[in-house]
Amino acid sequence: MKKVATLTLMAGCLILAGATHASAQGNGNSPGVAQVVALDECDPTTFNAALGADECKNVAAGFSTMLSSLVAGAEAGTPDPGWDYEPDTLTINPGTVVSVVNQGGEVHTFTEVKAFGNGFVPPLNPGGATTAIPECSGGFGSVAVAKTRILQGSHLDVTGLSKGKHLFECCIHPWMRMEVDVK
Ligand SMILES: [Cu+2]
Repeated sequence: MKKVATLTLMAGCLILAGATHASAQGNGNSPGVAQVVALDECDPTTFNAALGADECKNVAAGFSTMLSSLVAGAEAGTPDPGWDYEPDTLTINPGTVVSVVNQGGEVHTFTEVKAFGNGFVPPLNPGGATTAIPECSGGFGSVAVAKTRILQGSHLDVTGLSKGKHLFECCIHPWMRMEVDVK
């Protein structure tokens, strides 16, 4: 009995230690911060051969999406669900900071849009569409779009969201979408 109790206590300490660590990093346990993660599973070999040496950093060992598969799925309107923002919907109090961390291997954007639609990389749009929604048009040549960019391993804090519904998507992978509702 005593041994079991000790083990339980130890497990509890580990959980607490983990929570403290996450909070110190601003990972969502402190009041006023809501955590969002960007996930992808880019395959460094195929992405970097076609797009440049640092396009995909290998963070998703064992679950890699080859560039050709990603493009084929996106063009067909059946994009890879492993490329995603989590959670899909978030409800927050006014004043809460939405902290978006890129845990994927590629660059993403977290761009507020009036309505979801095509991004600025035609091969990743359904049917290879060349027209982007207004908030994404111009790509990183547009300061407004560039400001919403999140490099691999970095984060973007979104503050000052007004009461109501806000839609965000990635302007590169336009099926990466989420909704933030401010109470
Ligand atoms: Cu993206």
